[in-house]
Amino acid sequence: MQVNGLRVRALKDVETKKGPVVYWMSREQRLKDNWALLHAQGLAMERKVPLLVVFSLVPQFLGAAMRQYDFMLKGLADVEDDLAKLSIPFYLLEGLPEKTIADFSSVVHASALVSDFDPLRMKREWKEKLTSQVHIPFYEVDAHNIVPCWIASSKQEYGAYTLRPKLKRLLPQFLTEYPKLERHPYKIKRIDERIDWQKVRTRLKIDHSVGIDDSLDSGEAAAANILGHFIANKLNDYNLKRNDPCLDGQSNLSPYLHFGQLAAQRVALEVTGAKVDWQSKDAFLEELIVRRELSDNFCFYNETYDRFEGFPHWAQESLNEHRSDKREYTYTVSQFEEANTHDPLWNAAQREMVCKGKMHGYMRMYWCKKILEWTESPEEALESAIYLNDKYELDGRDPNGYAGMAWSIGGVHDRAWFDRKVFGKVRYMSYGGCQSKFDVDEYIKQNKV
Ligand code: FAD
Ligand code: FO1
Repeated sequence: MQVNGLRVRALKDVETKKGPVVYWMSREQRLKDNWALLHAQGLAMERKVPLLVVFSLVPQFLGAAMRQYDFMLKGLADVEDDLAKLSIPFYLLEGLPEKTIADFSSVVHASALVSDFDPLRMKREWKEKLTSQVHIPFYEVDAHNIVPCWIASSKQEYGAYTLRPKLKRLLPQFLTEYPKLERHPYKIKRIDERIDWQKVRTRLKIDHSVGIDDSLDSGEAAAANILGHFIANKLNDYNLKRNDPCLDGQSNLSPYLHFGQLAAQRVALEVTGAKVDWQSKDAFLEELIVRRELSDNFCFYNETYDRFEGFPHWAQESLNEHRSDKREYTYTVSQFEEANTHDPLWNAAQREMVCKGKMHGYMRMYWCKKILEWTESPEEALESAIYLNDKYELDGRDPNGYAGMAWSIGGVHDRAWFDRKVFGKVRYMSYGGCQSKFDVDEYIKQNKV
């Protein structure tokens, strides 16, 4: 398996022994185009040992509700089926990884443990605890970013304009085709029956009130279909339509990218090869590669990615100067949650997110900036935005979200603008500004109660 070694970091490097290789799947919930799984198979082939894939299901995850868990579990059931066809057993463990993965690795006498990269705090804590529990080589593979996060840059980048040239220079080395995962020749005696996915759902202690969207297919096959449809029918007009929330001009790939059911690298390979208007291709790849990988860079190098302290100093100072400005309106998080503000446009965006599980990208900026404008403090605004975003968005609980909300409220990856009430030098957005961009009444109509 030729996996570029620069994608792999050893979290623990000790003498190994005989035994199967374990891939602890977490962020990349797919069989195809998965560098972490390919690296694990490479190790297992070298050692002529079985390859086992394991997923540790935690009872709560950053405010995720049944909506998100149901989408994820449907995708994981497909992974179990697809891996079985390649004689690679898939195990679903329930509980915190520092216990489940450590126990599993010792029960099966694993000779190596491979994980997939994720900059989120909770994931890094899981790995830190696990590193002290396992006594075998423990690797982390960046299977999410096209250019591995720690290769693209060794520090937090100011914005897209500083990361873009670094990515552009490295893309030819990393934007490559994937090898295929092979049928695994070394088998382990299967010790338990297939997973009862319905029973698994009953053991989850999560909010069941956030509706499940049955219309939305989940899993690798569904993701590939949406990608194919986007390239064939929507990519050509992406530059024209992507900022109009009344049109369905975006790809709708974010839930599949978030749950790792689709590799951004696969999307980039397919889009690069498409015969479409070059401005649309460039605009889409700028979002998919530069903006998305900038979010991982932000969360990886900024420990306070979800706090006021994570904002640039100019923004912190400026927001501090305006702390005591009178807010024209103030709302509690439940008034926001019930879309109960004076602004029909804002309420429509909130309803879109609650009902469809995905708010249009343009509206997310307006939605989040108004929470800053109508909340007593920037800290409380960020907290409310994260709470709502991560409870209702299918693609929530993601570095893209923390970077997007920090951009909206704290000027992360943005520059200073003219000083104004409440916002200070953080970029402002207005109802009137939206009216000049798209048909506000039409969007409100599309998302009425
Ligand atoms: P497309 O326009 O088709 O873009 C394709 C892909 O490019 C996206 O799936 C995403 O991976 C990437 N991308 C696009 N725009 C951005 C961006 N601004 N920043 C980073 N990557 C981007 N994205 C999430 O994945 N999860 C979130 O929870 C989330 N919350 C956000 C909150 C706020 C306040 C803001 C301003 C943005 C947020 N975003 C979030 C980023 C962006 O809005 C979504 O990624 C995008 O709307 C997803 O829809 P799409 O896949 O159809 O987008
Ligand atoms: N990752 C896991 O390893 N185990 C889980 O049980 C789990 C639940 C989960 C629920 C909602 C959600 O949005 C993400 C969830 N993740 C889980 C993490 C996910 O795989 C992604 O790695 C991160 O959220 C993105 O960085």
